[in-house]
Amino acid sequence: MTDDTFYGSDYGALKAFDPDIAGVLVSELERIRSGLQLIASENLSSPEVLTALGSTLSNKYAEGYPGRRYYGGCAEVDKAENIAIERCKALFDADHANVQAHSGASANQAVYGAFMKPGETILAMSLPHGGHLTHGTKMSFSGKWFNAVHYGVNQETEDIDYDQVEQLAREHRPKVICAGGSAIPRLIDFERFRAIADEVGAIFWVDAAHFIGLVAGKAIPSPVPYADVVTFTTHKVLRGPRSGALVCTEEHAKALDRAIFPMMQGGPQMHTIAAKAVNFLECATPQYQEYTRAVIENSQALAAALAERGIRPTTGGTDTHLSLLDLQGVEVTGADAEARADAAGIVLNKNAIPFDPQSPNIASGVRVGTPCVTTQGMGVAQMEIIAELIHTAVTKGDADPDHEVSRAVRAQVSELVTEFPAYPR
Ligand code: DSN
Repeated sequence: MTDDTFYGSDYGALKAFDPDIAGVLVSELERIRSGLQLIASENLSSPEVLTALGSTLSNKYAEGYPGRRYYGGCAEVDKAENIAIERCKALFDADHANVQAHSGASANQAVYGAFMKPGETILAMSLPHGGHLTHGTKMSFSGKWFNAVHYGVNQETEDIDYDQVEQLAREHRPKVICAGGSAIPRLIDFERFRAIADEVGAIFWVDAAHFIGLVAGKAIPSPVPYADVVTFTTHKVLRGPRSGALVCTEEHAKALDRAIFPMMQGGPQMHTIAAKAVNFLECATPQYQEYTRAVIENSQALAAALAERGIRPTTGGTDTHLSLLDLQGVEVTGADAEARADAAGIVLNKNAIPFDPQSPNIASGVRVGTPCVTTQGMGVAQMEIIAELIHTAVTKGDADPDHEVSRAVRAQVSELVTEFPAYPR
């Protein structure tokens, strides 16, 4: 038995004890390796991050914060959390960081917990226009317990309608104004949001889950100088473990810390916090900055190549890692496109487009992102090939993996991922 049995994962032992789950680990890795992963919110985190995740830090209860825990034996995990906090603050040039959120949704809950009482008003982007469940949708705690008012995009530009944000803020005087979401291809004007929030005396919250990695890599402007609080996930472009975090101004540090623990969460996941620390170190390197620039370059190339083939990116393109594609021009629904692409080894997701005539389960669009394929080393030349493969699969393919188009596209996907492997052997 080697040391990595204790601080990493021992696949051999797992396979001997539980072949069912060991088999899933193998086949999931094979799934990742054999297809094109274009889900905009996914990435391939490093073996170093995965090692921290699979460590004995998972065993430790550490409710509280470093130096102020409700359990003994926390000296080592305190070190991990302090390192993660300091790295996170440095990476985003922030006054304060809380790295305990279990997910983006938990970090968002803390914003409600810190600043709002049930029934108070939040102004945020509507889900069908690119927002997020936790931004006041009726199915979520945020829409059930708070009064959510939603802005959307301008019908012509398909970008955020800032005049509408301003008008709704003046009308409803929200406690919190939120910018950010899960299907916004363009940069957000944080300065304009800040000015609107200041005018009505609202807290300005940026949910940067999708684009925080691009901020970390200095590929796009940061919301940190403008926002009271910035929440994010750590597993998207950022490429860390599946989790969340937030940064905020000193003024709100105490309220947000208390909202994470003890208000919303119990014991922090110390293995994940250690993995976040590893990830923040990775993000501070020139290689990561280069990666984030390549993610955007690839995303723009992919959107342009799809546009040439009649698959229209909303807003006419993208400034980020994702584009939202309107399939009405090729007369295919988002649901059909997702199923056809999947059968051809291309993983993407159906997505509502603004003013979508279809229900969200069918949708008129798909969302594609380049974090994974860029991690695999693909560049602009490969985006042209991927656009052709998507177009073929979506317009001529079938949900049946045995269909001749599915087979033909899968063969080309296979060539591409052999040249640019995920997790090279
Ligand atoms: N589910 C995430 C996404 O795919 O964008 C957002 O939470």
